[in-house]
Amino acid sequence: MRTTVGIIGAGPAGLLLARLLHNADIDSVVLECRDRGYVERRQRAGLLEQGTVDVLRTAGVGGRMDREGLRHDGIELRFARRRHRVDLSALTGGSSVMVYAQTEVCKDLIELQLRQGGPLLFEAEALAVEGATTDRPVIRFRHGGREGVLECDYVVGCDGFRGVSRTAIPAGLSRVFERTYPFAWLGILADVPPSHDELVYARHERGFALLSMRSPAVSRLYLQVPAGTDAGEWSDEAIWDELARRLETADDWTLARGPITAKSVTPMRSHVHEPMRHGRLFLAGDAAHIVPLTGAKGLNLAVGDVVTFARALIHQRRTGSGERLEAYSETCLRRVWQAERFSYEMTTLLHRAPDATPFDERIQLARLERLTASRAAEADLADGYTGLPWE
Ligand code: RFL
Ligand code: PHB
Repeated sequence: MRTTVGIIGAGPAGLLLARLLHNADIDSVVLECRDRGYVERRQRAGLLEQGTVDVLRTAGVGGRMDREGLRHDGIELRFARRRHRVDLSALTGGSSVMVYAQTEVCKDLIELQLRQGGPLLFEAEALAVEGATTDRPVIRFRHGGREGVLECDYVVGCDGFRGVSRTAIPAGLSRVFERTYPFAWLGILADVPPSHDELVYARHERGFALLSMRSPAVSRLYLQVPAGTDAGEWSDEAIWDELARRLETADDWTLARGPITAKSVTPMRSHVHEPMRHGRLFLAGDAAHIVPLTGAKGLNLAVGDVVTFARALIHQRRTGSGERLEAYSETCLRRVWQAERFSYEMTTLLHRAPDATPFDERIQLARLERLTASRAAEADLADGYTGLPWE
């Protein structure tokens, strides 16, 4: 098999890249090790930045998102039982975010790709990327019990944090920057209308809590728990009790409870692999970087990477100049590090560190007070939250 761009992984990064290339008449093949149902049902992110929304629309895959997604113009911060609304649109000159689940983004992209697009092979596992520094890199893969080779002009590793593509970059050329946090998030999906019409980020002495949603009928909520927690340790009742405690306000707001349909724990980590390119191998999305969930940046960063790659390849096709492809890693990393900074700041602003001193706690509260008292501080949060500059 031969193609122009071999894409490993059919998460949001790989699927969107295949779409962008198809729209530019550049052929690609996507190899995904899992089956379609698994990819479509994997519960993950839920919040799209303004730039991501615009890209999906321009790529011709925004129809259902515009009908079913929920546009949010603000978020609420809660601390010391007080509520403070951050008016994202007013602070950013009109930007907003969209609640539309990653599962739905993937379903829309898969449906379109299978109907009109290059090959998208499920249960096709990439085994290795070879020849990254030659002009004919190849992906060795296994599909339907047989091994195959996909010859490419370029390989884009969109295979997530546990993928194989990163390992094709020699250790001597790689640098990893990492931070693990001593806490994780216990996330639930519940069949109950969200108790507030915007997302609520709560800082509490017992730990962070987040009220989010997937639709007008389905709530998504998270609790900070110690790293290593097993979701099975938490009964449904204990989860609701703890959420109610951490989200409690001084007014008459209450948390509506309902049947919990999914429960899982996600570790919190910051991780950046540099560089993001080695010869003709490009890393995109979680394959190159992880952010703690607090800033809701993971999916949006993945989109930024593949847009940067697609634009660079289109530029090369039109002008013959490979300079943008060569600058891919530096271009992406500028935005990645801003997202890492933002996610780190949101995380330390709102979580309770197990070793926090009373001094640390007062500083945390002072940071929150500052956000409610200074329009400049609030505008900085709103800017980072709705989206960082692209290129
Ligand atoms: P993905 O979505 O992980 O997709 C990678 C795809 O590659 C496939 N794959 C391979 N395919 C072929 N051959 C191989 N050898 C392969 N190895 C792996 C995998 O099966 C998969 O389909 O990466 P991508 O596209 O870069 O997208 C990134 C986003 O998924 C991610 O940043 C966010 O979802 C992060 N994230 C969350 N973000 C939020 O804003 N809110 C959340 O609630 C949230 N929850 C999560 C998350 C990430 C999680 N991870 C990384 C495990 C929950 C989890 C559990
Ligand atoms: C989610 O709905 O999954 C979500 C929303 C906002 C975040 C993190 C996760 O900051």
